[in-house]
Amino acid sequence: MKLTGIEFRRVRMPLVAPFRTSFATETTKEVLLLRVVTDEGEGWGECVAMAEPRYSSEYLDGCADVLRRFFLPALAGRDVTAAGVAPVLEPFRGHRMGKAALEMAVLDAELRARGVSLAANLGADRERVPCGVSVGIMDSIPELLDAVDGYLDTGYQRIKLKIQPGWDVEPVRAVRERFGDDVLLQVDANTAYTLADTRQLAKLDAFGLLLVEQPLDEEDVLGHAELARHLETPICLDESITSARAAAAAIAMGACRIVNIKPGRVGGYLEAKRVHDVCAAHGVAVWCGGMLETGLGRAANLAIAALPGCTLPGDTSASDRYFRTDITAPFVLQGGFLPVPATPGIGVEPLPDALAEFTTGTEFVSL
Ligand code: OSB
Ligand code: MG
Repeated sequence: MKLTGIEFRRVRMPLVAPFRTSFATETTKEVLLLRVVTDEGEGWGECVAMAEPRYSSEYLDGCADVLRRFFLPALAGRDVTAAGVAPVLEPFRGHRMGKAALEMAVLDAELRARGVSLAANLGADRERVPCGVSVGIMDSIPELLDAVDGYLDTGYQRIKLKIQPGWDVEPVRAVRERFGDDVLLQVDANTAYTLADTRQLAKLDAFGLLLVEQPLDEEDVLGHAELARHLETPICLDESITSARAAAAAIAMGACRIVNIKPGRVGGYLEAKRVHDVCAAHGVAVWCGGMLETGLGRAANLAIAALPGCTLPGDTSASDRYFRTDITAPFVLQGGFLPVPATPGIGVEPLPDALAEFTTGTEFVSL
């Protein structure tokens, strides 16, 4: 397949409610979309980097720059396959979210041309997946309980509470007291703690949580192994898992019993599948995380969520959990499940009107 051009499209979508984590409060979702044009058809990619480098070192303008300056020239004029994108970009360090967006677009184009769905291509074995929801930090416990109540009413099968020092044991206790012990419940600290907080984190053991996600710094994998010796609650890593190799090392160190897979964070859907495979080989449960994606990224994430090793509900929530209007046909929760797209490529396309409504800028680069 020959790439003949690529469109960079910046999109800004209001979130239905502010989303507060230990690292930022988001009120709008800023997105970089890529549309690759090839001699065999087009494909869409979504870059999951945020506008500011707070979750990870990548950020949207940086991704656009590295794509324009280094990644596109490296691919221009070559015969490319999706599997060939990562090897061609391998000499450039890091920038995994930028690489993932480009690989996703090429993969979408290639699978569309071949008439194969991403889910089938990756080896997914389910037509629908159970969904969880990530609930931000709130100003008060009553406000949190109202939000959780709404999500449980809607049918979400698992609740994830964002935590940080000062907002951890009490919100978890309140949710357990109000909704009972049967609710699948987990927490995500986004690196907000240190080993000095071990006693505080151990208090969470009383609440039967599925897992505690990324309590310590991204680079402190050994610290997570130490922390794991003092917690009954399984540790799940998110930020620290940047590749299948990083996953294998974290597992060998005893740093995690569960892994959150985010394709953008590991450099693409093909590496995400390898993270899944490494974890499955070690009996480590995985689930598909999210980055507040539009319907494009969500469609592709559902293919990951449908892999056999994804034994826990993911952060693959319905469109209306994020946006009043999505840029694709909306994903609608059906009895706590979302359908896994089964048509060629990622299985969805932007709706022209919605896309136009939220677009703040486009640039076309001919190759
Ligand atoms: O840590 O999982 C995270 C959103 C943005 C950045 C990081 C994270 C999240 C979420 C929401 O928790 C996941 C989603 O619903 O897309
Ligand atoms: Mg997380």
